[in-house]
Amino acid sequence: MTQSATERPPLVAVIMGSQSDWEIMRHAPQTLETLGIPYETRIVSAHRTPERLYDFAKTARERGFQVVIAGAGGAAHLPGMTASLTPLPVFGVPMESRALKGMDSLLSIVQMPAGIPVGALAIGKAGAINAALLAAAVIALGDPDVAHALDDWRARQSAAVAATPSPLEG
Ligand code: RP5
Repeated sequence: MTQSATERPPLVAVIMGSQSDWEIMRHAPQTLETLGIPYETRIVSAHRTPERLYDFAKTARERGFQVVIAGAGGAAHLPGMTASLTPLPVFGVPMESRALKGMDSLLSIVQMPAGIPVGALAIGKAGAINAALLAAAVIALGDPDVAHALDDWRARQSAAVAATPSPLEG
């Protein structure tokens, strides 16, 4: 488990099914760090560590988390199972699996039956970054500092887009 550098208690839990998800999922905590949002990261597998999942999800709200970001690949039960055990908003990030290029992960995460919602993001890095930005947007509703940080982030992103294409870049 890693925690953001800030002293404040973590508001976002970034969980993932395996160490092998970290290369992509690290973009979520990286984005939260940029926005000054305290987070915690953990490996929690719905299949391999079901008791860890249960303990984590059942205590997530009382521990002060406001949002859970869950990355998983293949038969990606982690976001859905987490959402079944906590009332917190859960954003699922499908990993790009080797066998099916992440289509399995995407469909497992997105196709929740009515009653237990999971916010499904894009496959891979874009999904990890956008999950963090969505988490920030949720937290920003009640936190003016995060709202300002998110506004600044979006303004910087817009300012970084050139008006015309450079013929020198691919
Ligand atoms: C899922 O199985 C994980 O989220 C990961 O994406 C996938 C493969 O895990 P490893 O076999 O690489 O540990 O539970």
